[in-house]
Amino acid sequence: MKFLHFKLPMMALALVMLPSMAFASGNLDSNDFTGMSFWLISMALVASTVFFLIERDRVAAKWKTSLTVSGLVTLIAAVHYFYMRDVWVSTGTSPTEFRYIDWLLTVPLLMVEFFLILSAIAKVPAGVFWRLLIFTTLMLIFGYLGESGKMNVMAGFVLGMIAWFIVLYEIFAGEASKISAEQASETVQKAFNLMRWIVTIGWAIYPLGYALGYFMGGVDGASLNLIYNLADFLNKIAFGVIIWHVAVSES
Ligand SMILES: *C/C=C(C)/C=C/C=C(C)/C=C/C1=C(C)CCCC1(C)C
Repeated sequence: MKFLHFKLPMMALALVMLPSMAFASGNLDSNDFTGMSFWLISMALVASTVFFLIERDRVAAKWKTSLTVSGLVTLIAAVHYFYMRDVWVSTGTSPTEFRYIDWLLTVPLLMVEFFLILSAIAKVPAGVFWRLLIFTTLMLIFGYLGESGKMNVMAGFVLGMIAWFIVLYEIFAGEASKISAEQASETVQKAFNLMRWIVTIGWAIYPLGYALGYFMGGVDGASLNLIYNLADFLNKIAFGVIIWHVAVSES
């Protein structure tokens, strides 16, 4: 019961603090589905954070860090979502800066998760971790330069895509894929597989949104943000749930 003294008050605090970080803005318009999706996903992220952190007590020691990192991903995203929603509701413009700051923090953490899953069952060379980290970061930097107009929007896209393909190569054919295939238990291998399909299919939604938004005739800001929001729901919450599932079944 010792954890109750520390953890429950912290969580109560987090729950109270998160919504209050949103500054006052207009009400949600009944046709603003993008605004509603910002709100819905914020709340789903808060709930997931509490869930992952509480469930941490239920799993074996070697899985605890994974659940902590999942909780941090959803916590960081929840806070950014409150700010993004306010930018959206009060100005109707894309909260590009908050969006990329959120991604810049959470995507590397998701790569840490990948690395932790592998490390839970094998000794993984540090190079794997650094490659995943460096190329996901480059992917985001080029995406931001393109979306914010600091670089040609097509050049940012192409360079970002190259960085993403290098990540895909690493997890499907590179050193990371071999570690999982050779040494992991069946559950961990299944999780690793699911996780890499998330990084392929789930992550593909973002460049698709970018391409739809900026080339191919273009979609409006509302559609682009709705696409990014749904993708975040999948890639942050579903990704965490997969890890939680492995952690619980391997404990
Ligand atoms: C929680 C947030 C996540 C998982 C964000 C992921 C973002 C991407 C996979 C973005 C990818 C992009 C490219 C592959 C090309 C350039 C444009 C980006 C940044 C949208």
